[in-house]
Amino acid sequence: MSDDRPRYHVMPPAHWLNDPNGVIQWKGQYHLFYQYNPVGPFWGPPHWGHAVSTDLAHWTHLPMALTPEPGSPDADGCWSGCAVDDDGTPTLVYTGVVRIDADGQSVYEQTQCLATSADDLLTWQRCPNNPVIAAPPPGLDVVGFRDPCVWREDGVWYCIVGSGVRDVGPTVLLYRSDDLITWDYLKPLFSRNADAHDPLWTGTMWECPQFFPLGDKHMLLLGVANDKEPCFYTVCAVGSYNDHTFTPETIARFDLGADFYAPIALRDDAGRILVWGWAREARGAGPDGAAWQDNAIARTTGWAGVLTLPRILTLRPDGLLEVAPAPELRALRGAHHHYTHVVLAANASYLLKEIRGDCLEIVATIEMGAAVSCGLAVRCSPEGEEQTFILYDRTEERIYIDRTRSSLSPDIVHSNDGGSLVLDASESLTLHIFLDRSIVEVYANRRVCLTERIYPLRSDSLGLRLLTRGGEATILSVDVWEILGAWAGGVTAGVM
Ligand code: DQQ
Repeated sequence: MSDDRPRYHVMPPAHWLNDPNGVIQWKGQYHLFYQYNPVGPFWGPPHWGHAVSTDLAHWTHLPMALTPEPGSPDADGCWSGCAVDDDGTPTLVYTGVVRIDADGQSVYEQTQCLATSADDLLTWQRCPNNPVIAAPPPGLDVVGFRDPCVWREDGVWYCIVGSGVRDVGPTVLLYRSDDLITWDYLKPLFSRNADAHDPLWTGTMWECPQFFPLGDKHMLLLGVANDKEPCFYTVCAVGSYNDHTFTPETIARFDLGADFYAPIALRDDAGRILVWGWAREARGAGPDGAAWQDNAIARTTGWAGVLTLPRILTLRPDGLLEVAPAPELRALRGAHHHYTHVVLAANASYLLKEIRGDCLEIVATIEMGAAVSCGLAVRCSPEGEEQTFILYDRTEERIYIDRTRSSLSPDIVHSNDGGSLVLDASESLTLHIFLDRSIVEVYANRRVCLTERIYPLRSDSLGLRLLTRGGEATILSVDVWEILGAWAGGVTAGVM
């Protein structure tokens, strides 16, 4: 039986994780918080877990940062939010929830709260004025009101809160404040009502909005939520921001896989924009992904949920978004294998015999030649009963992860997910892949990313293959590194 637990992605020692929260660089160290249920591997009243790193690659667990406080506005959960530096005082701005049970239904009353730390982020004290935003703007019938994202602009604090107006559409609401405590509602920063014919449906509400300058533009990252059925994808809008008005010029999927959600962004001390997301489990939930919040497999293994690796965003001079893994991740590289100039015949599959592994970093550059599609298969069993394909189809101009044969287990999501990637006629395909047991993150030509969860059953599903379909291709180079664990003292180290 294969061990699915990732070794170099951020996750708690045990139990449940969802959204990344409050990422901040403080005195040089990267602090990453996350939605955490310390009771078990299922969603429950969220606490804030906490991990710290000096290099973005190696992490140490720290004590829990926030615990729901009975009788307070976060009595039933400290939901998602952000961290800011308030002139030397680390401050968390988050959604507190109180559960109200009425007519056989539970509703979570959502307000925005503050907590500050006087000991370099180790312990947190709630603001006596909580909640600092006690209700949605009067007159708006909202389907949600959560996940504040705060920034400072010309000496004034601004905050957006994820929301959606009932029967109208998703929106982010913009506030201003001089002191983080008293907030005035300004207007919606952005709303979008996509109908069923829109090729990019953007939900009924937005969760975890992130707003930041990128090059000479601004980017708005949005978790697409649907109050009728789970949705779980992330979109990004890029546009101009003047006089507190955001005018998007493009809007697209941020990650073309099925498992990147609830983004959080950080501008670090070096001025880079780093983004993390939550990759939920796709196991034990049935082939359609239902029961993702609580299921027998998670209860057996004792853990659920993992954060993605930090990805760096830049806007290229031609306006295209560039996305690359943080270079610090190279510190995790172990044994290295290098191949050059492998010519693959049409419809060939070439096993890299020296490599057996489920924790790998792979960089492959492929000259597509006459091939219609080509790429790699990871976590291949010797006879191919299990394998996960990462392929580019030149005819369809589509990059995708095909996990229809990832696992012999019927109790996981078997899907083929991807999206558009248009290569110039002379452009080769470069796939940069991070495989960490049950999570695969793919960067294709530094333009798009795909994140997916996979669960091979067989302990010998460790092979790596190069593939081509429909014509000959040349693999110009392949570099493969075995990747080492990221946790000081091993995965179970740390204090919670
Ligand atoms: N998860 C949090 C919410 C957020 C959602 C609760 C997104 O604050 O909207 O755990 O996954």
